[in-house]
Amino acid sequence: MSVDLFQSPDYYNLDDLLTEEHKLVREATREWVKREVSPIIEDAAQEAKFPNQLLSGLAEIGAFGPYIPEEYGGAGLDQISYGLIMQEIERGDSGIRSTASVQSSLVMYPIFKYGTEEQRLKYLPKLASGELIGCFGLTEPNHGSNPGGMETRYKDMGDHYLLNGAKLWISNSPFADIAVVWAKNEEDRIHGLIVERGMEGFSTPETHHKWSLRASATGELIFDNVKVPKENLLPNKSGLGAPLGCLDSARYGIAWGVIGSAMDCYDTALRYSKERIQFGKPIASFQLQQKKLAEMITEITKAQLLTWRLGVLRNEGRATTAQISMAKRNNVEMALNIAREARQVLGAMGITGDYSIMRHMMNLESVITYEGTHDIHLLITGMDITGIPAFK
Ligand code: TGC
Ligand code: FAD
Repeated sequence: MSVDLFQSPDYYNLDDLLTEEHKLVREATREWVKREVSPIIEDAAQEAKFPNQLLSGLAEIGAFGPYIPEEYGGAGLDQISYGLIMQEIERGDSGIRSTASVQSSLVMYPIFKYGTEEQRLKYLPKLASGELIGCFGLTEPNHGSNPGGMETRYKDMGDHYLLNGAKLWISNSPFADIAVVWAKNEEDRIHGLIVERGMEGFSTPETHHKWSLRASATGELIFDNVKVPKENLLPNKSGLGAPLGCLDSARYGIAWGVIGSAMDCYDTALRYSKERIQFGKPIASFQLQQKKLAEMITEITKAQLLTWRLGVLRNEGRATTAQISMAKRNNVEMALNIAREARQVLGAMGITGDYSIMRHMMNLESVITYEGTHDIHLLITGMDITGIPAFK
């Protein structure tokens, strides 16, 4: 196991833009990642096992519901603190950040935003403490980028709803206690339902043989005549805008998170390039390696600025869906390019598990696809600037 020597790059003194609280939250998360994630994450990824011993620590550092009000068990932090937590966790591993993203933005957020007060009090404190873990079911076998076409349906049976259908590619599904599931009613209107493990006809088979996000558990949600109590429907918003509203929050977290992966790859490549001697000199002395490193820090700095500004807009309630799409798309591509370049700086060592780079690179292949693919986010920007949707 290699020692975590990470040093965070801050080329434009962006720390000057952060409050003391932001810095404290970031340091606490960074320390936790160094202590708890770095020592075990490589083995977890190699073994394709979600390290569930991290769940209580994630809850303790406030990663479950960072911006959910304290009265419901959340940390009551602002959007920049939320982003910094995601950045530091993803510096450790995208799969661990995925678990925190799903719990916070795709499970706690819809219950907080679209649920009743009884639902908030019943679920949110337990989700914040990690006593309950949730997952989010939107994607289906036949409907990924186009969730509006979903086939999962529920019927009003008088004293309960009857749910039928299937969801695929669901993070945390194999071990989640509850699922926020999006389904159509008899009027073709989409609603969220809280489905609990143990309900008859509900199963969650795991998806195996992934080359990406190996330290995250992914699976299906299968509903075979599941009787869902009526009080489990999220009543306060319906239509496709309900799940898409949750995605805004999760995509924002990803835009910050992947800066963490990029920083880790850059930091590793910089250190290695100064230590690795070829032709009698450190490889950092060669112009071609300097070009790679200089471009990495330039792109990280641009992404940090973009994301900080987006955080300010989110705090003011002014960030648009299209602005979030731009940041998610830009930053994931930036991180993936940096991972690929950093891998080359390490030569053959770059393909080993002794360094985190290849793991980040493989993880980012999922991150560029989930929460809206790279193409879909480009089309969201295109629609925003032209006024013309080009999806169909
Ligand atoms: P469209 O007609 O554009 O919109 C339908 C309705 O939704 C409203 N809306 C939004 N509302 C709130 N927030 C948003 N971000 C919204 N975007 C759209 C819209 O105003 C409309 O409302 P109304 O009242 O007129 O009905 O919908 P469309 O069917 O044309 O699709 C548009 C498109 C392609 C952009 C959308 O479907 C999309 O974003 N597709 C990508 C799907 C996606 O991102 N799936 C993610 C699944 S979850 C996941 O990946 C979790 S990974 C977690 C992890 O491990 O970290
Ligand atoms: P498709 O929609 O089939 O797209 C295939 C290709 O076609 C893509 O390149 C896409 O960009 C392109 N394409 C599609 N439509 C258009 C168009 N109109 N114009 C141009 N190009 C287009 N989903 C959940 O609901 N919950 C989760 O927790 C979750 N976790 C995930 C975890 C992992 C590890 C992964 C890999 C996925 C996860 N997803 C989850 C699913 C994810 O959101 C979908 O994979 C994603 O939305 C894309 O859907 P798809 O894979 O069906 O691709």
